[in-house]
This record gives sequence, structure tokens and C-alpha cells, in this order.
Amino acid sequence: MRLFYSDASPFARKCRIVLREHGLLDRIEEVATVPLDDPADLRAAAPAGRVPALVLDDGRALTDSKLITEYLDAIGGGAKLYPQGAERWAVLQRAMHAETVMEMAVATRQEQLRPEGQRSPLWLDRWRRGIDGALGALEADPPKGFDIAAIGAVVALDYLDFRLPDPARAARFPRLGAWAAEHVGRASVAETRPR
Ligand SMILES: N[C@@H](CCC(=O)N[C@@H](CS)C(=O)NCC(=O)O)C(=O)O
Repeated sequence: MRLFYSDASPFARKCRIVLREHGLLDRIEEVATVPLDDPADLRAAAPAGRVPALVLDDGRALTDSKLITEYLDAIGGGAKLYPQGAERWAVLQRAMHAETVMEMAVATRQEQLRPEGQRSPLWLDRWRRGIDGALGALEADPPKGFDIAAIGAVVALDYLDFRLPDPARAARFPRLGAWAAEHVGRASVAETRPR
């Protein structure tokens, strides 16, 4: 199998952490790519040209990090990251708060790369408040253990520090910061940190 990723993509990083947690690195080749260059092999796997994309051994492909991480969790030999029991919906809701942070942070980054006169102050403000709202939900109810919500939260926080650093953020979400610090040294997290 082949996983197309770009180093900075938080969505791709979730998949890269999950495949390490499940010991799948010997079955899945990680292929670094630049989506904006529109490489033909990425377009063939992902019609919309986005990472992550996972090409299976039979040639079929899966796109979108939520689908790919659930697939890797299904075939992997490690502890399950998507719980099936009573806690499933609480975990998925936490994961969705993290997903919202990623979506709004990536949108903010893309907006910031536009020429200044073309940026939308309205959307930048809405996304800033949206990010803080979703972080506030995670601050009130941080992930428990290292499940798919924890992976999302670690990735979202690292992406914020990487692309949208804010020295005041740590003071606004102290509990979340302390929670994240517990996972900094985990191999799957350390090996995939964006540079
Ligand atoms: N919902 C998707 C989002 C994927 C996504 O937005 N990927 C970005 C990189 S962070 C991308 O490939 N952008 C290139 C493009 O849109 O052309 C997922 O979870 O996989």
C-alpha cells in the first residue's frame, strides 16, 4: 500500500501516526508529495488532488483522513483507536472538535497566503473564534488515553504552533497544554512532527 502525504498537512499526519501506532510501516510506503504541483500519481489516487490518499494493494484508493484512519484501525494489529463501545460518540465528538481546529487553521493559513488586499477579515475572525471555541471544548473535556481524539488534538495543537503561533494561546488553554505535553515524546508523534 502507498500513503500520499505532505509534511505540513495535519490530515495526513493523523494517518501517519495511526499507521505507526498499528505497526503498519512495513506494509505501507509513505510517499511525500506536493499537492499544489498536481502530480499525476496523486491525481490518479485522489480525484480532488488532496492528501492524504491511501492506495490499497488491489489498486483501489481511499481519500480523506477520517476514512483512511478508520481503515488503518480496522486492519491494524495495535490497540483500537476508534472505540466501538459506549464511549464511541464522546470520543468521536472530541475528534471532531480537533478536526474543526484543523479545518479552520488550514483555511486561515491559506487565507493568510493571499495578497493582503484579497484577505477576508470576516472569515479570518470567524475562523479565529471557531478555533478558540473548539479548543475550549477540548480544554473542558480533554481526550482520555491515546485514541483517535487524542491523535487529532495533538496534531491540531502542533499545526497551530507550526503555522499560526500565538504566545497567548497556552495561557487560554492550560489544561489542554498540560495534556498535550504528556504525548510529546511518543514515537509516532515525535517522528511525524511538521518541520
Ligand atoms: N477533509 C480532508 C482534508 C484534506 C486536505 O485539505 N488536504 C490539503 C492539505 S492540508 C490538500 O491536500 N490541499 C491541496 C488542495 O486542496 O489542492 C481530510 O481529512 O483528509
